[in-house]
Amino acid sequence: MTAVEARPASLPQQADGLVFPPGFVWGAATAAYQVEGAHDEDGRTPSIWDTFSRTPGKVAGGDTGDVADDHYHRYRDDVALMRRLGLASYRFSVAWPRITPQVTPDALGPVNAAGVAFYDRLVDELLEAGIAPAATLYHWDLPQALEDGGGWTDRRTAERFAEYAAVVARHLGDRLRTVITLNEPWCSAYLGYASGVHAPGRTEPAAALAAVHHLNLAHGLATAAVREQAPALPVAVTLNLAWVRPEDPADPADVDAARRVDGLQNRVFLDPVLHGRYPADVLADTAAVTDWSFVRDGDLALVHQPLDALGLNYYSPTVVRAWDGTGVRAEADGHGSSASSPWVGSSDLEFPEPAGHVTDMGWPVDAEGMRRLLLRLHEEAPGVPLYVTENGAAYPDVVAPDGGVHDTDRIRYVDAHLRAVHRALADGADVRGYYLWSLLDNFEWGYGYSKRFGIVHVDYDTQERTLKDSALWYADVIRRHGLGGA
Ligand code: IFM
Repeated sequence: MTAVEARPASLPQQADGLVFPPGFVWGAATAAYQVEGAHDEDGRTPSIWDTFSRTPGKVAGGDTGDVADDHYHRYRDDVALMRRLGLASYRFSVAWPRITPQVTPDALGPVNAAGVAFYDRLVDELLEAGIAPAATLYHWDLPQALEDGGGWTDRRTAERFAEYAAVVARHLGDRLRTVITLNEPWCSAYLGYASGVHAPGRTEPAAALAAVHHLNLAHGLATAAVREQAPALPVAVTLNLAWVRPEDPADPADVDAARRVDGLQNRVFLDPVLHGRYPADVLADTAAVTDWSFVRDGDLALVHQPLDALGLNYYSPTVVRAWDGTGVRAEADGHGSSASSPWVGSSDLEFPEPAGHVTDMGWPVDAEGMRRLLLRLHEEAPGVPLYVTENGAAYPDVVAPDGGVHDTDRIRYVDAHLRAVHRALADGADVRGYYLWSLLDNFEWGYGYSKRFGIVHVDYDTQERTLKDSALWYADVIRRHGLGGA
């Protein structure tokens, strides 16, 4: 398979200007269920996303990840593309249902050699190409058998996760650049168990908070398990934090709404991971939903492990206001629409429709949020290296008659966000790298294949890859190790 390349149309000018620090890592990211396909090959068993996507009405167009980008079979060509772009690192995720496909809530089950072998091949291919592999252990594809036993509402899932993490560390730990325990636990907990727009599609607010805690616990237990197997392997976690602002900063109700979103999206993960505690206001806000008795003595110490790095996924800013309960609740929080709110214990919030330019996801664009969040992390986690582990944008790309994909909006988006990273660096944040989401167009969860985030276009009928203008532009940024003047 060869990738199609066309001359970019109008790219922002680059002159020598903004240079990034030596060693700054230029990467791109994907996740297993979104790109691999091969859903039933080499012993893989179903994950919650296989089940969810087969449930009528859950995913746009009835799409599934059965084939996706066929990365499982085409990884060599995809690594060759990465090499051409000059990527220093590739962030992918490991599919748990490939590694221990017979897992049950009470036992991890045998390691599936064929499943491990795929990641062995991928990692070796990357290293051969001079690309550092960064592996996420959990990017949402929970083995279905674990969900059948309660999923993330059950602490045994956290215990099994730590055992699975140890297996991955034992087999791949000598060759990975870094391991990321969880990707965006906010989505796993609240979209999976409260609003139900993600797998497993449950709409039980108390279950979502139990999931929050067991995901935090899973991170802590897995961090310790990885360190035992591969002491030199850096361990990180990736959070999708919100830069949240009240619609009317002078209205105390809006200010309180912003505090509650900050609690449920940011502090309920940051506080236990970085400080070994849950925020008192979140416990109070959710007291009518649960008494948090799933938090056992000693759990917070287990969650609170030293971190080697912290990953931030950032796409768009969040503006919130109080909702008085009348009319239709505005829910432009970018996470799909559901009768059940993901904002557990705080359904009197609403998210006004953004004004101005939005991406194909309906997400507003404001790179300042990324700078603010990087500085916040720098202050809250002093000494912990920071990475942007995802940032990018969906646009309705088409292959033009000249054979190219002229995604100027995406170039503008990434350019603005890289400038924000640079400003954060200048302000003192210790940002070590940037992973663009995504290398390839892929299965965008509840939106199926209808949203394209890739810098490489994928024709889903033929699996042909076409480098978009943004890929050529990003390759140039990498080569220059920076951006032109603003
Ligand atoms: O595609 C997702 C990814 O899996 C997690 N972070 C956000 C991306 C865009 O929605």
